Amino acid sequence: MSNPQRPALDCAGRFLDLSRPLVMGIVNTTPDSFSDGGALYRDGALDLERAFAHARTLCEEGAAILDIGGESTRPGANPVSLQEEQDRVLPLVERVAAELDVVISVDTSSAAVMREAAALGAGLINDVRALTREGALEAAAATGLPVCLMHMQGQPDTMQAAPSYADVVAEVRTFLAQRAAACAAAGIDRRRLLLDPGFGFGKTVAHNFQLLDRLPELARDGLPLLVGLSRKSLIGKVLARDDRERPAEGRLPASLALAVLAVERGAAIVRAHDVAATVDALAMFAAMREWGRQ
Ligand code: 9MG
Repeated sequence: MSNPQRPALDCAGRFLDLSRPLVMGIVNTTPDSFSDGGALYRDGALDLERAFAHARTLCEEGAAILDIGGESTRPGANPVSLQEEQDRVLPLVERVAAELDVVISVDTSSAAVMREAAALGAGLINDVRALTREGALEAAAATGLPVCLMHMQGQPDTMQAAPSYADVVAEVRTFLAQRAAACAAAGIDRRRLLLDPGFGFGKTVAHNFQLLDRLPELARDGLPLLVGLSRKSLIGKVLARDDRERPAEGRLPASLALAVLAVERGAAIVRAHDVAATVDALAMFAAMREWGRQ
């Protein structure tokens, strides 16, 4: 469902054309992410050269956005201190802004990191806590950057213990509408907002698939949708054998299937680990839209 009406999103002077589906490449600077944690570390420390090389590869593979984050939000992850998050994220934001032609998204819930990353060249804020932390609304407003507001039930350490909803789609939609209203009250222009249902964040497999199937109900609110399904544990669970979840390295084909299903249901941006493959998969969708209706 590409949307030719949708205006380009101004990300600090770089423009995202949302009339066709875009890929946001994941650059995870944490040592303990569920899928690729520690890949950018050498001798126990984050290796800036390795992180930058990974970022450059994702750009070459066709990522329109790089999402740089320093907090692991997998269930049960250790909390990160502000200093650790700054040390992981800010040098990489600075280097990417200086050397690569790409929109930098900073994946953070911290007001300080938002402000500092924006000053170093970030073009978008991706907050899995939808600007609910102290000072985050004001900080995001002050940057003037677009913001992705994500839904999460609970907090990362306990969110998968017992997710519960009467109607997951209605509740996610209401929450995102409330956060969009809070943003408007804080002076963030609605045209700068993206919404994300938060697949895997306080949701069972059934909740995730209800959200995916009914994504058009969220798209109807008029704001562009960003989705993250890449390598997530819902895939591991659906493809489990002998009670063992499919490991993260065996989840690529299913991640691509989910990316296409999401875009077909209205997603504008897909957050992905495997950028080259996701770009190819979405190119097939775009080709069908372009040539299928002649
Ligand atoms: C940081 N992060 C991890 N998963 C995510 C998802 O599904 N969406 C967004 N916006 N950010 C995510």
